[in-house]
Amino acid sequence: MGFPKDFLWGGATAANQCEGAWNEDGRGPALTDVTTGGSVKESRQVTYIDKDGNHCRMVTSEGQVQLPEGAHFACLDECLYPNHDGIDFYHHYKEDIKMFAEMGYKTFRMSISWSRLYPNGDEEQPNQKGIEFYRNVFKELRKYGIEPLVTIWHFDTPLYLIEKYGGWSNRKLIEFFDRYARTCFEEFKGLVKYWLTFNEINNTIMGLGLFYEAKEEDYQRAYQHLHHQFVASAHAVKMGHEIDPENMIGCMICGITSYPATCDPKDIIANRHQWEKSIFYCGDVQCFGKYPTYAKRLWDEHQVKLDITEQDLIDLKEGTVDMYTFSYYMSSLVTTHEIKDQVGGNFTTGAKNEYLKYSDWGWAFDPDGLQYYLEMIYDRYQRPLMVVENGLGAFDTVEEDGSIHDSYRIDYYRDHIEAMKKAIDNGVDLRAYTTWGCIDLVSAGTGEMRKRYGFIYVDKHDDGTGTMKRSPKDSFYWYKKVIESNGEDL
Ligand code: P53
Repeated sequence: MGFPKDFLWGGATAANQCEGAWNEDGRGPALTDVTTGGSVKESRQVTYIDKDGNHCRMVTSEGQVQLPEGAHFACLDECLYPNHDGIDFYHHYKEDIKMFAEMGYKTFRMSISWSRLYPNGDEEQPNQKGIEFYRNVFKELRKYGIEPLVTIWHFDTPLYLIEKYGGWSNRKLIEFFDRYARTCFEEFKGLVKYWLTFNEINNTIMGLGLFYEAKEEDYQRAYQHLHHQFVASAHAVKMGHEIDPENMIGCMICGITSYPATCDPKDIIANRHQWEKSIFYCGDVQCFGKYPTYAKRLWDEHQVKLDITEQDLIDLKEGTVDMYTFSYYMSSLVTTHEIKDQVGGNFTTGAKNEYLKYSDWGWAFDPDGLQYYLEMIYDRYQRPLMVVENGLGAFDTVEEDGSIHDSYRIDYYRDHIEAMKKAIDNGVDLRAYTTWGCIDLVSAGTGEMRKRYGFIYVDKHDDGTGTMKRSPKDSFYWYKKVIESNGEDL
């Protein structure tokens, strides 16, 4: 059987990681603009100035940013902020889209920077220059017959909303997001029909107690933050359908397939609970429009008491998504036993799986896990799926003649495409595949450039140097062939 004939092949990016132009044409700062670079060993840090004028840094994540009394976010002279310039997609988009078209892309996933449309986030009227930029990008894509797939929120809440309102744990954020989402649907009507509300919405709870030590109040804040995002997402779905019935709007989940590390029934249950907390919790609310039964257990474990209004419950019901989309990079192991061989990577933890190989950043290479995830999720939700991120972050070497032989990346993709094909043959309704960082960009987790994902190399480096010149890697020509043959010639 193989891939359906109208399958949407393409690539994926996010505004904060590629656009650059962080303070041009009226754009306001986002959290990523006060976040330093890091590495697999050293976490990225958010910088601020405390009430006594001291330069300070904190390790944090979107869900947990809390400034001390009297402090304010700031860029410090002694730090580098890789997202400020990204790969300067803002000024290179025509050239980049031309290269995507050359590969034969049917779709291109990108996100809109909230603070480009609403610099502080709480304005009444949007920034026209921001609207104009995205309109130009969408038109450029359409010129080549490339369908935009647009994420409304990809980790970039305007910084002002975090500083002034405390971010998503404040209910006010729903209102600001509603206004922003309405602007997107109205202004880009007719240009965009595929939308995703919140990128990897589950990250907020997935990492708690796993990648970060978490206190009870962190759980309270994270679950409330998520609840507000669920309601905002539901509003966006409903509004998006009213504005244009053609719109297909999806959730976006960070998909990690977890397995029990042993056949001890205690591990089997622990693994099931891991799926509930990390994966199903968000998908269930966004697809079924209500909290699942096990939610009570998750909340009770940490004495979480949520502020949920009657109207919220109605809104969740009325704003269920049309499709389920997810990222897939790796699998993980869950165990109640002592771990001897620990995975040490960025955002990876737990026991090492002896059957799998790991990337230089500690991410497990597991195409079977993608097939497993696709079949499991399709069975649960029975609605169209899209794999909107998948890829290998790796060191690339530029040869003297400028070529880049990334056979490791081709191998990674080949196996994952085979896995998708198996799931499709088993009945899964998969509509799209957009590989992550189809053009090299700033890593979200580490802020590095050298963790490269692209089919297109970008001459930019971790110390901020580079010409920003684009060049195709071997995988560029390979992927072109894959698309041409609709996934047959691998
Ligand atoms: P980077 C952690 C685990 C899985 C996916 O990640 C993740 C993260 C956060 O780093 O994020 C997604 O750049 C995310 C993208 C991100 C991509 O995966 O850390 O949606 O923004 O760039 C890859 O290698």
